[in-house]
Amino acid sequence: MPTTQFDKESIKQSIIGKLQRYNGRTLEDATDQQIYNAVASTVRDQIMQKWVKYRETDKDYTGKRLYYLSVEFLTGRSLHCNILNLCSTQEYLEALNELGLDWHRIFREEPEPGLGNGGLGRLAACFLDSLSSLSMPAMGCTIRYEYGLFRQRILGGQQVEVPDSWLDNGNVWEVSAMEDVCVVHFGGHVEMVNEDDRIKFVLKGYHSIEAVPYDMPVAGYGCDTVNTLRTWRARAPKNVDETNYMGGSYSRALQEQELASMISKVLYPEDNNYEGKQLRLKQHYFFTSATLQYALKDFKRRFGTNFMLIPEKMTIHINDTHPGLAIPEFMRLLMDEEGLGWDEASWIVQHTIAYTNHTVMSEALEKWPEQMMAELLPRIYMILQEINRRVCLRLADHYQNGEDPRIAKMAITAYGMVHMANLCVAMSYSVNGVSQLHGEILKNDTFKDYYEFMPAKFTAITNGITHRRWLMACNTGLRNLICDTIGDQWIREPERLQDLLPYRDDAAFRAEFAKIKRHNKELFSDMLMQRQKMSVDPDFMFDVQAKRLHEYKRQLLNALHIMVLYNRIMDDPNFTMVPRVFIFGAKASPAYYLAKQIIRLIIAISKLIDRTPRAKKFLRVVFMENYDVSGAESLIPAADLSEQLSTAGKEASGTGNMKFMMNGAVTMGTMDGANVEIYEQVGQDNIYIFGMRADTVSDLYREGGYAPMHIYENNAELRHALTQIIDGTLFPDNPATLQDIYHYLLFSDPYFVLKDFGSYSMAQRRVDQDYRLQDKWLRMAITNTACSGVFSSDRTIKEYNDRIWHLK
Ligand code: 26Q
Repeated sequence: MPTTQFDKESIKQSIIGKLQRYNGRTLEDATDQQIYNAVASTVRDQIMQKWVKYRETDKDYTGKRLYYLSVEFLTGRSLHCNILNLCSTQEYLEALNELGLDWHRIFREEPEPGLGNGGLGRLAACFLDSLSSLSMPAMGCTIRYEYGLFRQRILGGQQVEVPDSWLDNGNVWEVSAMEDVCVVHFGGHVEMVNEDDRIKFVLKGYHSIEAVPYDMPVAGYGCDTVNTLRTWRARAPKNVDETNYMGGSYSRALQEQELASMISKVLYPEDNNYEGKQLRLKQHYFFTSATLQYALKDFKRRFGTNFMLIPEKMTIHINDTHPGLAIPEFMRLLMDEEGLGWDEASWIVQHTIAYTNHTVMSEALEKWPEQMMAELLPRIYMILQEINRRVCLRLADHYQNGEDPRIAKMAITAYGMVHMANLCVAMSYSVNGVSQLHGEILKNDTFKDYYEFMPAKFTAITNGITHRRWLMACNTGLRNLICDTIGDQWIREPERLQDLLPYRDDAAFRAEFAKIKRHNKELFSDMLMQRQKMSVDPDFMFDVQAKRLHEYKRQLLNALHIMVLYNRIMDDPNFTMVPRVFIFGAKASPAYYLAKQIIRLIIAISKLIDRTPRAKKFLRVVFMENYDVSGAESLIPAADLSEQLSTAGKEASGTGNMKFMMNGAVTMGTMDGANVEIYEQVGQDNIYIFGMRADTVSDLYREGGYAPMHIYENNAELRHALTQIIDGTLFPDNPATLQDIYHYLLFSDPYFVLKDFGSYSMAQRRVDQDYRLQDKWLRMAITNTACSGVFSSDRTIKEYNDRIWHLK
């Protein structure tokens, strides 16, 4: 294992020195927050040193660079992972110990940047860690939201959203890069001017917003690479209109400042759902334009104006369609600012942009009203229309028929809307899905016509997670056990985790594995006590479903099953089961009514059980408040069972499923997304698969759904549980509270909760039986950890590089 350059003594001195210089405090009278700041700045100093060196070598770099554009980067806290990647864990542990400091308590002081909703944002963060650790030159680019995803409180059994002002105490990890401030234009109109016998398009009467970049270092594990995560902040240009001030319009100037800063004010709390808000469109264009201006500036610094070299020297990767305006913006910069013709600009763009799709949910596919686009971004809109005209011409030619119905489905602008996914597919050189199944669905369904038209650009690359954060940092017990057992090569080559397989048969190893799981459950319980004054019994089985709340993820299936268990306990005096605590973590989008009702249901079930002594012996339900990256880091290592219940065909990949697996939880899942590949890795004896397969689901959709009432009539247990939603069992004072859920399930059930219930319930019976055989269960758990190596994002990034980026 690589070793750090920083010894324990200098770390201690440096922490004490910083407290003295910055806070005028000694260690004894400093607050935890001041101590966190001091510790973090010692780590930052080390990273800055590396960063300077890396940038120095980077100046002469003539190879290809990756820009990874994403509207979300859900990084989570940095301190622990930075220490880990600097290979200074041992030294810091000892230093903090000797200073009498509790490492967990200090780490907790770091505010968590919640710059993402869920999977897509967290994936981007894992990718950056792997890119640096594999020494690939890359820059992540996003928006510096002043408010990240809301903090969730539970009040009166319901979700309440509280603003997350994560920057209140400053951010140790960022530095501004004033030399790269640039301007982004909105509104106005386009004029045609004749210049040197060329027609030029010029935007007039626009409104300017300044984009200010802040850089966060991303240090790779045990290497010299320090890439950058660049976040853009919006502000009004200071000196445009001094007459404003002179004419006494000072307050108007302030208002403009206020208005401009709105663009980077808040992250939209939508996950797998699209809302066509103008401010959101502004956000997307704002950070995309700023990023491309910078990328082009950097290209010119490195290679001058030989623009045809661009595809060889950079890749612009867009994380879903949200940064898709990179396409027309790139065209605009090349044509209007650099004087290239349409054909050259279009060729460059089509060889530089790569696009990843993350969802097949139709409500998440991004479309913008043409009217809005035309008013907000007139020149961009013109370019989109021209792209559309040319694409449609090519299609008409291809189909030998200008009236072919496929053309309207594939058009970029149609029926008054701009279709971002069509734009991205038509204009990028690579389109990829995020699991094998998802890749197939993209080709055969979502983008079927495009696939037939341009098959070569379609591919599938299964998601991954960084094993550095999601095993080494969050589960130190397991990390140490693995290192003691098979050495530390797995850290660089995670697929070597396979070497653990023979130890399934080693009783001493199993006992150690069990001890660690038990300890992690205790740690989780402590954390829960500290966060929400609740505890859980570590002797219970931990059955966990943690992910955004969405109909298709089917938290309802889990909730109904818990009600059925409750009834079995209450109705049969001889009933017995392995004691289980069902733990949920889930934020609902604030405007998503049904999702919020489902949270109410889960909490109501939890309360029902808590007031029923007999049920409490076997069952508990815990709703973990404000599930975030730090919460996940504590919850996942404690889990026994991982619930991955999405309707088959709907979850593009899932990444939580991989984190649980890596930490030795067994999956209960449908054949959906990456669950399919987990199944392939561990084999049928080490996973619980249930429910309809994706092809059956899609057949059912084609037939127009099904009649949930039939199932209600034929399954007495399910009928009982459903009735309890509205008969006062849960809400004695107001039985109708959740009647919408009841009606939804009985008369619509678009995600087949009732249809899959029987199969789910059967699989859960097997879990109960198997868990009693602790040796059998431990073997399954160990198998899961041992087979999780392929789900490291290092493997994912290598595949992106081999098939799409070709960085080195
Ligand atoms: C787009 C436009 C306007 C408003 C909102 C949106 C929007 C925002 C977020 C659309 C989608 C998202 C998030 C999608 C997402 O997180 N998808 C998840 O991506 C993961 C990483 O690939 C997959 O593992 C998950 O299966 C997928 O659900």
